[in-house]
Amino acid sequence: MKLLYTVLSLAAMFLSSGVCSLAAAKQPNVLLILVDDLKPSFGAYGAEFVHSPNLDRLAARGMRFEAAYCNQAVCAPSRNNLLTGARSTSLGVYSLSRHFRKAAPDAITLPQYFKQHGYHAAGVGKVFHIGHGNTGDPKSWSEPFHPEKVIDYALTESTGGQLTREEAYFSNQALDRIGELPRGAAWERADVSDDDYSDGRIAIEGIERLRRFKESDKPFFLALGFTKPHLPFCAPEKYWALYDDVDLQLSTTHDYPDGAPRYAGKEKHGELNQYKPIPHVPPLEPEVEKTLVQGYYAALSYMDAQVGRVLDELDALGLADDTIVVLWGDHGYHLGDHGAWTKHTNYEQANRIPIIFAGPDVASPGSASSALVETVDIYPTLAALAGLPTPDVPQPIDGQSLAGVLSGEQESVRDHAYHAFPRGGGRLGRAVRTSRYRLVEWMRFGSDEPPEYELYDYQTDPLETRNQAGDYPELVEELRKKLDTHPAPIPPGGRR
Ligand SMILES: [Ca+2]
Repeated sequence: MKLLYTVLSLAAMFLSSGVCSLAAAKQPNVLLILVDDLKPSFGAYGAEFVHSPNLDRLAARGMRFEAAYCNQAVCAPSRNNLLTGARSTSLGVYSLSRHFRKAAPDAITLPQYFKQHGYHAAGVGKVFHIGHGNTGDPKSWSEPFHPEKVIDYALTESTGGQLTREEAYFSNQALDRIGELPRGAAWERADVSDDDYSDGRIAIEGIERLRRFKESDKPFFLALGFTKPHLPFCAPEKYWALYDDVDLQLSTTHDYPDGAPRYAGKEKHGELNQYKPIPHVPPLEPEVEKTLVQGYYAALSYMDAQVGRVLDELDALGLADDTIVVLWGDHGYHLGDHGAWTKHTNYEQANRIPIIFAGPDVASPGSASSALVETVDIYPTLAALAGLPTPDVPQPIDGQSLAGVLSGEQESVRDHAYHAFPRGGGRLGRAVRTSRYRLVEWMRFGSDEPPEYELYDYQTDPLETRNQAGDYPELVEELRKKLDTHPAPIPPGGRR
């Protein structure tokens, strides 16, 4: 009898362990939320005046990275970095107009890698950069990619049959001819519904996919690319009204750092001046600056509400505990600091980004990490969290897995973040950002010019008012050696 009992017990244990291992074998889903031009300036990152309840509740059940940096501060290359795991300096693609597959035809993208390992991979909105056709890289997905449709209400200015910048943006066309597009308004405060703008419709498409994928046996990888707070700052009236009584602070710095090379800064109104009523030459009227700042945060709050609709559905479907959610901003944003607007520099405001991981692998919900992390870390991290093999793919994977940081076993993965930005004439500025300093080395390929350096100390000069490279040659040399730990960069314009 005792033997029978033991056999039955063992059988029960075997069966239950079998059930457990089957349950454990169901891999987690992935919801990757890409947000266009989102700087880490919202509630969870300490900007209490910003109305961002949904990003904040995601942070409350995840880990936010306080020292996260993009690898290049502009949309298309940064998205290449995320989706290939390779930095621009390794891909040699620094521009909007060059498709990453021209440089790396056989690259296995992040969604493609998940697809190869049994996931259903789907994408909606601005994931890869729009303007590369409406397909969003067919190899990456298990079902046709869904770009968002043209803005479909009547307030947009008509230009006699030629697309405005806004229409091109929302219809995913012609951005490779960005300089030729007619100007449109830089902001719009209209009493319209959330779904009149594209992010509302991206949320609807995302919700439809969550409902459909829940019924499948396969785990899913869903990438949702929200388009705000990218210019133009179009948001329904109610999100503008959130800031009518807020004393929005304008930047106190109006120029690039003393002693910085002239070419290190961008044309101060570049990109912004492609919109009305922005003049090509600084300064902006303070009232215009204030409206732009309000518009940025109105657009951010509008996007936050659309992300909230998707998170609500994730909860309602009972998927939240089985889904890794990543929130990522493609680069930071100059909101008038240094007198500059938008991105395209190696300075702090253009390069620091929000990264939040939430889901079953985050040991301490609501925590913050000061680890120096980069966009390219997301690819190997998601692979590790999903239990996939360490990616061995044709392109270089420049990132490190953050799984140990998320589990609390590791405090950091590197001693500096690495990013770059090109300038005309074959110049490339490569930067190392440690917890205290940033060193930028400017090289001009194909010339004998000696490199020029920028050094900033964020402990004593957090607003980057003065290039201190000339004062501290030994520190420059110490930081410069960190650049040598990286492969030689592919020059802008391709391999030479
Ligand atoms: Ca962007």
